[in-house]
Amino acid sequence: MFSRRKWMKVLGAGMSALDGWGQGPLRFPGKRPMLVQNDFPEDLETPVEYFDTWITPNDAFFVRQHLPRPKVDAGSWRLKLGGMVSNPLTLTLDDLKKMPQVKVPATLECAGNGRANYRPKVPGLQWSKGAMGNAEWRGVRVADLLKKAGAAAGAKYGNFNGADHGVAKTPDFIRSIPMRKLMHEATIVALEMNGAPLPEIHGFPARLIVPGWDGASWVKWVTEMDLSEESSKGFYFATAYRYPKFSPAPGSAVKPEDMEVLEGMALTSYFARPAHGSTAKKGSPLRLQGVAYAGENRVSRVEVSTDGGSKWIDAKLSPQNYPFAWRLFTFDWTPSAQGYHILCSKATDSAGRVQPVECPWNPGGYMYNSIDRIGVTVEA
Ligand SMILES: Nc1nc2c(c(=O)[nH]1)N[C@H]1C(S)=C(S)[C@@H](COP(=O)(O)O)O[C@H]1N2
Ligand SMILES: [Mo]
Repeated sequence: MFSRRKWMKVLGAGMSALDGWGQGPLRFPGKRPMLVQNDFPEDLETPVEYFDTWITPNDAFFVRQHLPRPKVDAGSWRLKLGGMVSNPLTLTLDDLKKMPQVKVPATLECAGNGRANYRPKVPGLQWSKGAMGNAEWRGVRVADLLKKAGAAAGAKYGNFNGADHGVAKTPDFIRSIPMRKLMHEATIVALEMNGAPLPEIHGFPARLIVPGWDGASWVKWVTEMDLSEESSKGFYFATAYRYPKFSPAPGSAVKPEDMEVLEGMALTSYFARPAHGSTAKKGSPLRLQGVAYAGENRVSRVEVSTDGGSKWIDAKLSPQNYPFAWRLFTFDWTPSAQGYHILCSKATDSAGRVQPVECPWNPGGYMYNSIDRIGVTVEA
């Protein structure tokens, strides 16, 4: 059966969290070597060195699942639209394929990405930097489905369930999404990821794409969309994925009524190259590169520092500039001094947000977005 070996352990804070990294012996079908946070159900982190292409290939895309992955048979799979609708629908995969399809490039990031960096430590998967990826999703607009089903004017939320279900003490995974986001033209039920049918591990045959929002909203293996005046009272909506309305002192408790649901993601940037802990040569040009993502905004600038944040210089941004998708940045650097250099990346977005030196601690360990820092030793 499944071994519970964990060859990868994230130790320590910040940059030292990277020091124990390597590519271990565990391989998962359809995936390159990944950083294994959990081997069953699979929770797989993308090593940052794979962040060197605008599209994250399916075999390099991170995986998060709370429950054992369901085996879905395409022929018997159905998507049910019910609740506050005038025309309840039960759709087959072919029904969905016959509807108009749209392509949406969008970055998927788990709200817990970067959790390993919080101090005090926060329980949960200790994601470092790679619980994110960028893909081109293709499928049917949720707005078109809502029109077909005749959504009632009083409906406030779509409550989404997938084919996975609760096991023992782990409750079913159900998420609520407000109508304003469901009606957005980029919110789709995707059947394809990067030109291929959705891989099983990413939600085959259909998953929700909620661009700019926390990965938890992107329900996989979706089977049910229930329109309601009320949001789900289930654990994964009413309790988990909540963020404090005001910042608590690190390590302190927050009352449930002072928490709110996570929606749009924070502004982040990460170096893909060079690797943290690598060496460079004095006088030899070196290309630094990475990704920057702004949630529902657009990345407008990335600055890089090669001296720990004293001096900042603009990086070059990739021409791809889509709402909801990350941008690549590059920066050509010729190190002129020997010794250990701390490289930093700092993004700015279209809403004027700038990555902070230190983002606020919170009890769920969500939305980590401090300026990225890596260390490189320049040899003579
Ligand atoms: N049905 C279902 N959908 C789910 C989840 C899940 O556990 N069950 N996990 C969510 C979370 S928390 C994240 S971050 C994304 C991860 O998507 P991926 O595995 O395709 O990267 O899926 C979301 N959709
Ligand atoms: Mo997540």
